Amino acid sequence: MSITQDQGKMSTTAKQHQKLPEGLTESQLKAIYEAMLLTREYDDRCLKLQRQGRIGFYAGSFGEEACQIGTAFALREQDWIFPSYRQPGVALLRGVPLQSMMNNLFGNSADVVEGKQMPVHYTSREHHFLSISSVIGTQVIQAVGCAMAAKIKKDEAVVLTYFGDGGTSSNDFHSGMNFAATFKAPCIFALVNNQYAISVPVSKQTSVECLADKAKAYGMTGIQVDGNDVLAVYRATKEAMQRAKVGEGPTLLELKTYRAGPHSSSDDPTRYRSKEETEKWLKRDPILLFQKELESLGIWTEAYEADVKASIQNKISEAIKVAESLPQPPWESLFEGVYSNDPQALMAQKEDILTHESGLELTNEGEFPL
Ligand SMILES: Cc1ncc(C[n+]2csc(CCOP(=O)(O)OP(=O)(O)O)c2C)c(N)n1
Repeated sequence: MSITQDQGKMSTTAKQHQKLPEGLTESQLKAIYEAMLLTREYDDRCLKLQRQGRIGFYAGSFGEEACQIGTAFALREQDWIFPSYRQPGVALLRGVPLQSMMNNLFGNSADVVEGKQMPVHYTSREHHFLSISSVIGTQVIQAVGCAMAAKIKKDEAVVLTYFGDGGTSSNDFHSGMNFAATFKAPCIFALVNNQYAISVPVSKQTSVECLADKAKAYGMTGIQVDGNDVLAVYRATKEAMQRAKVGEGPTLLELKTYRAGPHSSSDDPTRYRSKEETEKWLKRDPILLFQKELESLGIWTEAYEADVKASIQNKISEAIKVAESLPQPPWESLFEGVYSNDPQALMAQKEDILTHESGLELTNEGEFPL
């Protein structure tokens, strides 16, 4: 992993002898801030790529940077992540290369799954970042299974899974929570309550006031945290990690936040919520809140932020340039890497294409001109 391993030293800019929050060093606090900025810039550029017609789809995490970085920063290399589609910052913090993520968005020949997944569906075995499933809630039971395996094998890994407020209405949420609590699986359920499931507000999702209360019914600890306060999220995750490590089992962490952008590039939130509501939440932008905290500690300056942003933008531009210049995967790869024994019907389709004069041409839009 890249950022969390950085122990850092006090710089001359931080007020001397000042006790820094959560026992973090100045360089760790900066790493958290920089990871949040990277997430924001990444989301911004990728949504623009979709608007320019250069990629087919994007789902951003605007406003949810503290939920991502606060949780992921508390994890260790051996821990496992079962994400939803809204955690690009977690993948980046784990050390998944920016280039690899961009290759997924373009579905090019260097993409680890050769364009077989939708954009935004990253995966990296090496970084213990599980393949993203679009199907709401499935990652919850998978995470519990992984946590149980770790417990049985005594390998001391903790498993963290992310899902949304909409995800709490899925059967898998119930099954996963019940099983994990009963068998004390070392698992953390990071429920990102961004208040919407596409256009459905949380008030129409459940009749409980506080989603963390659902934990009581399963006999596990449930905590509601300000999901826009990155250090509060970090602290709560550390505590949940501790419970998991000493055999006290799972924790439900409700990270209360707001999805500040559209659900995805296919969504227009102005059709179901007011500008005033969004503006109210933007005043509590998690990056701005943390920036003010760092400024009061003498760590943040305008020049520092400008430097970090310039470097991030250069890296993203470079990754886009490379991803866009790479060829598409060969069409034959459509038939490879999924089945260990190829089904007959699939092979018949491949034969059909081979006998077709021009083979199969893939377009940039991912449509098949057949
Ligand atoms: C089982 C299932 N039902 C419906 C959908 C369509 N769908 C995609 S995203 C989404 C909303 C999920 O909302 P939430 O769990 O709150 O997560 P968020 O998108 O807010 O991060 C829905 C209903 C799906 N992907 N899977």
